Amino acid sequence: MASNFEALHADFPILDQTVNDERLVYLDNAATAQRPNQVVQALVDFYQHDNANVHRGVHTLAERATADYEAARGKVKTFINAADTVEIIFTKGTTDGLNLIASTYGEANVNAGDEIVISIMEHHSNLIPWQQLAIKKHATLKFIGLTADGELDMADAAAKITDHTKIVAIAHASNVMGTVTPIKELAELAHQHGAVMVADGAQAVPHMPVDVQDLDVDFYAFSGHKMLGPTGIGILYGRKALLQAMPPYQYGGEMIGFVHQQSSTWAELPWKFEAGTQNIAGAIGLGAAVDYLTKLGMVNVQKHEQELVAYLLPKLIAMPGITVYGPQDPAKHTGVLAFNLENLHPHDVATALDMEGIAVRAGHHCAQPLMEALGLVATARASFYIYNTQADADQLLTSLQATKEFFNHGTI
Ligand code: C6P
Repeated sequence: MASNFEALHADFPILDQTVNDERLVYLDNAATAQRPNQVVQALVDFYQHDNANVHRGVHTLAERATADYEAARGKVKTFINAADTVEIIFTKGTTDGLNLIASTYGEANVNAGDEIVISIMEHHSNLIPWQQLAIKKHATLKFIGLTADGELDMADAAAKITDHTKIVAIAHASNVMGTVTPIKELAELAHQHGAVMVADGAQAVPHMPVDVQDLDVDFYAFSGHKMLGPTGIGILYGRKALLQAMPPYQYGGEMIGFVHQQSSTWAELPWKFEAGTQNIAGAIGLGAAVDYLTKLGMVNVQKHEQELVAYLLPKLIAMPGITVYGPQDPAKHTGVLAFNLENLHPHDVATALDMEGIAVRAGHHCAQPLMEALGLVATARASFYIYNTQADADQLLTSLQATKEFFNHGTI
């Protein structure tokens, strides 16, 4: 276990508390991560010293706020290795970014008879925008299936992506099973057929190095709040030539070039896609989160989580009466593990774990078609991040055993 990660706890005072008289073990990071002091302080500093609207004023505070906001954009550009800062658009989050693509690129480029290809394990945010676009445009929405091990079935991908496909949109990592998908290979397939590749990076960017140029994606969306940043801020990366050709998403202040009575022109990238007063503090907070993760090193972040999964996953799989969904190979995983205990509803499991101080999520995880494909209604889900330790994994194992025994299903 990378020992320097143990020291991170000091930066996350929220973790230093008891819940139901037990040490808090926060394993709901796929829903939202915690924020370190450094991010909270960046928000406080902005509001206490620099608060002003951006790109509008010539006064000192406005200039400082604008410089900080644009510096945050630059940090994100470096973090995901975009070719140009104008390819980084601030959004409200992954959902907003994916809706932006469907409403602009999708509206302009998808027509009757075309195909949009997604996978059966998509989060609803990377499903419904495409489903509704397909309905509106009389296009076909196709789903790539999974292998028995919960990986994306690449043979099925090769069969489903055709010359009629206009958009391929796939999660870089599943929010339910932690499966990492081969986005680079998918992008190659999509491009061979003249389609664009959209990646939902909500569960990937916080957990592994992501290089949008190397992946060769056309669009890549993610959220700040899952990577130590504030809520209400996210990023849409888009290839410059595509963004330039796309119509705006929303109309209003700041996104215009010139407005006449009967017509308007649009601002340059990226501001064409940032109508109205933006979440300025959120962007600056996200910049601080990027600084924090960059200092840790994303290779180390990924290694830390893989070590935890390598420790926990075989023990979970070996526990009688438990079913773990998704790849059994820790190397194919992020720190997200979905499971069910025999004869117990996952909500009861999550409530029982909460009594032991452990926060997990239970439900369909906004992935109902995946649940249907797995023949399930819901699962429990434990998701790990940089501040989680082997002691947290042990606490989960002990409490799951206690839960089984409490409900009288224990066999150990
Ligand atoms: N998944 C989860 O508990 P927003 O809400 O816009 O920040 O992110 C949406 C989203 C999109 N794609 C994936 C793969 C996601 O995991 C999420 C958010 C959370 O799994 C909340 S439902």
